Amino acid sequence: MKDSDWFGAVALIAAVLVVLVGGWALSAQGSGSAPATSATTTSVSYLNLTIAINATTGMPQYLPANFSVPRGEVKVTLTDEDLVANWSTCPCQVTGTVGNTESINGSAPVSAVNPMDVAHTFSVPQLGINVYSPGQSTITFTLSLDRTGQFSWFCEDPCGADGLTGAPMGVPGYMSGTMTVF
Ligand SMILES: [Cu+2]
Repeated sequence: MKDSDWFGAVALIAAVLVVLVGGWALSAQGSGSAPATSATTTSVSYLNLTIAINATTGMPQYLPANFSVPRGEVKVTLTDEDLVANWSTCPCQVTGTVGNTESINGSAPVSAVNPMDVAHTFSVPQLGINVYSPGQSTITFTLSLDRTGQFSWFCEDPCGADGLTGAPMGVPGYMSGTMTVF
C-alpha cells in the first residue's frame, strides 16, 4: 500500500471515530435529567463480598479485600460468616448507599441497624459510605458511584480480640482494603 493510501485509511478511521464519539456524547447529554432510564449512561454491576474466618489465624477476613468495580450502580451482597456480635457504641445509621438503606437477610430496606446486632461495618470515609453487618447474615445495598479512583475501605467496628492491633483490625486485607472504581 502506498503512503498516501495509508494516510487516507487512517484519516477515514479517525473521521469515523470522531462521528461515533461525538454522537455518543450528544446522546449522553440528551439523556439529561433521566439517567435512571438511560441504558447508555447507567451501568449496573454486582459485587459479592464475604466475611469469612481465616483458616490459619481464626480471624474474620473480608474476601476479597481489594477489588474493582465500574462507575454506576453497584449492587453489593455482603455475606458475613462471623458470629453475631454487639457493638454498643455503633453509630448504626446507614449512609452513602442508594436511599441510605441496606437490607438484612432480604428484609425491607432499613436506614438504621440495631447496635446489638453489629459484627462488622463496610465503611468508605471518602465516599461517606457506612453499612452495618450483623454476624451470620447477608446484607444487600446499592452504591451509586460517580467518581473513579482508589478508595480505602475499613471495618470500623473494633472486631478483633485485641482491639486495633494485630489481625484483623491492624493487618491490611482483613478489615481494610482498597476499592478501585474505574
Ligand atoms: Cu470487622
